[in-house]
Amino acid sequence: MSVTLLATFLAILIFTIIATLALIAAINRTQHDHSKPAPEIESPATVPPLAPPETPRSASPSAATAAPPTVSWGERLQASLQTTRTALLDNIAALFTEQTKLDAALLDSMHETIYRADTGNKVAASLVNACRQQLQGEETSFAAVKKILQNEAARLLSMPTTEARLDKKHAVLIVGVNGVGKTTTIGKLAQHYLDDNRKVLLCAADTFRAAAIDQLQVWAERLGVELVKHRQGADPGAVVFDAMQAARKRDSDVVLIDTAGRLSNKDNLMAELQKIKKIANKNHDLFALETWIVLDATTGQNALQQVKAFLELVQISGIIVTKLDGTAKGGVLLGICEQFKIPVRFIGIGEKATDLRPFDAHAVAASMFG
Ligand SMILES: Nc1nc2c(ncn2[C@@H]2O[C@H](COP(=O)(O)OP(=O)(O)O)[C@@H](O)[C@H]2O)c(=O)[nH]1
Ligand SMILES: [Mg+2]
Repeated sequence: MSVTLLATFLAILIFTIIATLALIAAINRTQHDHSKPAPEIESPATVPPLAPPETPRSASPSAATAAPPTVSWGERLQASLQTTRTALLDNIAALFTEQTKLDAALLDSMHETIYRADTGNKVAASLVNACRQQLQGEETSFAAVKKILQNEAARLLSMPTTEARLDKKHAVLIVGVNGVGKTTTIGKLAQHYLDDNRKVLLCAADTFRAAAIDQLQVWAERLGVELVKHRQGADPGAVVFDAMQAARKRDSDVVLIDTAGRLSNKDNLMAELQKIKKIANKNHDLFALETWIVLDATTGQNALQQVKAFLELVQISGIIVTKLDGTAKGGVLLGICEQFKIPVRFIGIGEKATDLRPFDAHAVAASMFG
């Protein structure tokens, strides 16, 4: 009996000692952690204001709720295009009662509604014509009209693609006016290519503002990709030359070239872009050269004017539309595709690295009209 008691006493004693030691160790660990500076705090402290954080800042609740990790890209795309959808589809829905005769007056009202949603006149005409051809004079429902609109939108947005080129090594000249999102898009593109296991090199050829170089550097550091840069005011052609040399040497797969967008000085910009293109093209044996224009969806129809202006300066092989999140002017995507027949390569729906994806005509048509 006394042996059992002694054994129980010893067991309790040993357990108490182990528990106490574990508690002391845990307290020590916590104190130690607090004394170490958190690594995340150091890097954002050096971030210039234009550069978006990799993860949403807690001070920005809208950004934090915009992209919880469990939400799929499709759901986020749909949420981003919700305001555009309201401008297009909800306003059309309001024109219909349960069963409505699709007469000329109703078709005119539909045209007006679609046109006002930043699609442009030709797109409005195409969409309405599709409905006219299939349903004019018939008693119809909004559901039937919606289906036709979605199919026609998908047709307008679909473009013969040259995506195969992008499977090989390539360099992309990113052009566009100031503030549309070029530098941010380069960061997001870098993330896209990294996810595809491609080796990326960034080239800071917007040497006009020091902040632009810094902004690209922040992206390069965050994503762990190489950056070739010179000082502010340096010749952009020289930066591109060095970047292409570096890309050859380091066996990069994709070179993303940032440029200045001073459309106000057209002659200078044209000379600069032509020179950059020529230098980048010297490496065409290894890197196919693409030129993509970045457009800000919130500028609506003005985006089309920007494409026209740049087409006078340089050939364009692709379009990226950014800031589709929270704008009612997403209908401009339809106008861009209809007018220029240049493939939309990617769309951006936010400022984070993961907020860009290859353009999918059917997904966009479904988000607008589905
Ligand atoms: N909401 C939103 N903001 C964006 C998007 N892309 C870029 N931006 C923001 O647009 C602003 C201008 O971007 P920046 O890349 O500096 O434009 P750049 O002058 O053309 O290089 C920055 O505040 C970016 O964070 C996007 O897809 N959605
Ligand atoms: Mg920039």
